[in-house]
Amino acid sequence: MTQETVAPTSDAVLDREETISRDELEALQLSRLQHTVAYAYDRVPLYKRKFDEAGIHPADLRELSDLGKFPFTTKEDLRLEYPFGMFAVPQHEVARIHASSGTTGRATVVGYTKKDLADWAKLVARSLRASGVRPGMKVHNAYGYGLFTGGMGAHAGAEALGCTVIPISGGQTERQITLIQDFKPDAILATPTYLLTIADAMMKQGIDPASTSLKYAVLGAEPWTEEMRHELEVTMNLKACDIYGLSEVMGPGVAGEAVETQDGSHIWEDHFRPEIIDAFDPSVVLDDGEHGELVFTSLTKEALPIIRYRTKDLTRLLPGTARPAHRRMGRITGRSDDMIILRGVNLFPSQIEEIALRIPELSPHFQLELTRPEGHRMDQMTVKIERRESVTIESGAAAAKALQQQIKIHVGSSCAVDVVEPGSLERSNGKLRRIYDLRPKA
Ligand code: DLL
Repeated sequence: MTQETVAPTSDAVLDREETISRDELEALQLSRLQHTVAYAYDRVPLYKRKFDEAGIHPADLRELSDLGKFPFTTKEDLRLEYPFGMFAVPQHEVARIHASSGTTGRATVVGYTKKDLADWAKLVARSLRASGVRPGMKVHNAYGYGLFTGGMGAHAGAEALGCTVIPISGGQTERQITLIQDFKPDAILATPTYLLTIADAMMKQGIDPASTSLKYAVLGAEPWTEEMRHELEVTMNLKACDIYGLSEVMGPGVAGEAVETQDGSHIWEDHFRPEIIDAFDPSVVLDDGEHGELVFTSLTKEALPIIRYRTKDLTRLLPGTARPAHRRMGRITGRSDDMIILRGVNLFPSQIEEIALRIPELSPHFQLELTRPEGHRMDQMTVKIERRESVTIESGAAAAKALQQQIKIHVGSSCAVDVVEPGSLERSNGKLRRIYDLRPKA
């Protein structure tokens, strides 16, 4: 696709698709969607089988709402078709492969044609530009390189935008700090918890994290809260924006946040059609504004077209603002498979982050431990959280009480809080693990 451009609305030149009307966008979506479902049906046996079983045919897709009649695709489908069964092009047309680590079961494998890679780079570039990054800026890319889509996806996007990319990858935090000081990057790309690790390590070295050259951070790959944004923006003296994506749908850049509004990521709807479904009754497609599970259908992908992929990410769709035709997604509360059920109450780690960061004595470093003490029928959750460096043990203990009370009030469940020494909990190297499930296996 040729990349048409229009006059800048601010100091940036936007893609034409960023500025089109909603009507024009929906007409584009419909024609691309009709093509994609037919393409998937003709080329991927799993889709043919699923559509036939559901008694639906690509020709039945006459308007956008007809998409709801098509069957879902899940991670399990990709696992069953491991490694290349979902690819819609012959292997020699696949230019690159990525895969998710697959903590449970087989990895899920995804592929890209040359055009897919070009579209991906364009959408990451679009996301970075929305978040304040400009051609000519130096970009420190701390997303992990390798099979994970974060490193190479962000890299290609920053290059496509015309930036100078520093491909440091994740880890080796001391070295990251040296390079930030020596190369003086304008922007950093990382997971929010890894940026926190970097800031923390700077403070340990006596470097003020607010004194670096960094002006923009583009953060994603894990849930984070407005409170965490505030923490990082103040500590590092920069503007932090969200970037969202998942490997099955593309990688980073499915959606990106505008720095002038900082009100949630705009989904790039010229390439992806989002839906929100009721996670408990998937047959129900919810209206914009209602909370549920995010589902995506790709509109332009060649190697791995994906129809109604259930992300397990819980959020809602909101009207577009900085890019009016493209709807925004609310912050992701969590993943349905990360939900803790504590004494009948549903709970996500992001809720604890939100509450804890409003208590000045507490740091953003915390873990949730789930146990079932012997002889008890009920699960127990312990929040292990570091007090801030400047806080005494006594004030930490008072803060623990406050956190316990606030969780009871806002979440509705009792838990234990253990305020621990600064620096004692494991630091993030990328996607941070928050939940430690120590309950006896059933
Ligand atoms: O994490 C892609 C990515 C890389 C996105 C770098 C942004 C930046 P996966 O490893 O397949 O891909 O994991 C996808 O991570 O379903 C969400 O649960 C979570 N996730 C990704 N971005 C965000 C975000 C990459 N901005 C899974 N906010 C998704 C909250 C996010 N969760």
